Amino acid sequence: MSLFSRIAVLSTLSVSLFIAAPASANLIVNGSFEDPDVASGAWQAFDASAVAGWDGSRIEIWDNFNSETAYQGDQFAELNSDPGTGTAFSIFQDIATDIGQAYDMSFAYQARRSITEEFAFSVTPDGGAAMSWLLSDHTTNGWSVFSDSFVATAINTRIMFTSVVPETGTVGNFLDDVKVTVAVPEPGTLALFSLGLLGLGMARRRG
Ligand SMILES: [Ca+2]
Ligand SMILES: [Ca+2]
Ligand SMILES: [Ca+2]
Repeated sequence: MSLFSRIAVLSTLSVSLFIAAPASANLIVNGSFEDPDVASGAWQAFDASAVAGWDGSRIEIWDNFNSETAYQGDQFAELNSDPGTGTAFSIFQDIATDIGQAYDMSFAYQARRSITEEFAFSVTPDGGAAMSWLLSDHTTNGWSVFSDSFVATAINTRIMFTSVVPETGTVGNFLDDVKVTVAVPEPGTLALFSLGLLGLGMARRRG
């Protein structure tokens, strides 16, 4: 194997490792709503200041209450908190993002009591327009998983859930396992990138 071939193979390996290593870190703090701890069989509504990571007027967390079990871990949130505020309920988190970087996002959701329950999920770059999704396909007998991606256009991005139906009642939608991660390039993209580097090494060898 020539020196240039070795350099090309080493470059390919190091690029693959560099891309793969940080990809799984969740940028959402407490996305599984395990903090603060609620006793099993109970629910509790907290001021946002008592809930790590999250903001909003009030945040309601359940642990195996009413035979409802978490999608991940022991606990999950109910979007419509208690007591009612007379306005729509929102919970959100602001995360640091790199402009131009693609991010994958996902969360588990379930309607509590009625198939008419729905909520909005939005991603809003600081100073920019919101991207919004309406989650209105609910079933009450199990968790569904939403996943999509976005490209950041600001150094701060707000991830938010807002009650829609019912907007102000205290019965609403369950949420768990909220994740935002740096998007992993498709295997095909990586392979092409690697081939390109190999090609570069071969071209240099010929020259
Ligand atoms: Ca959880
Ligand atoms: Ca608990
Ligand atoms: Ca509630």
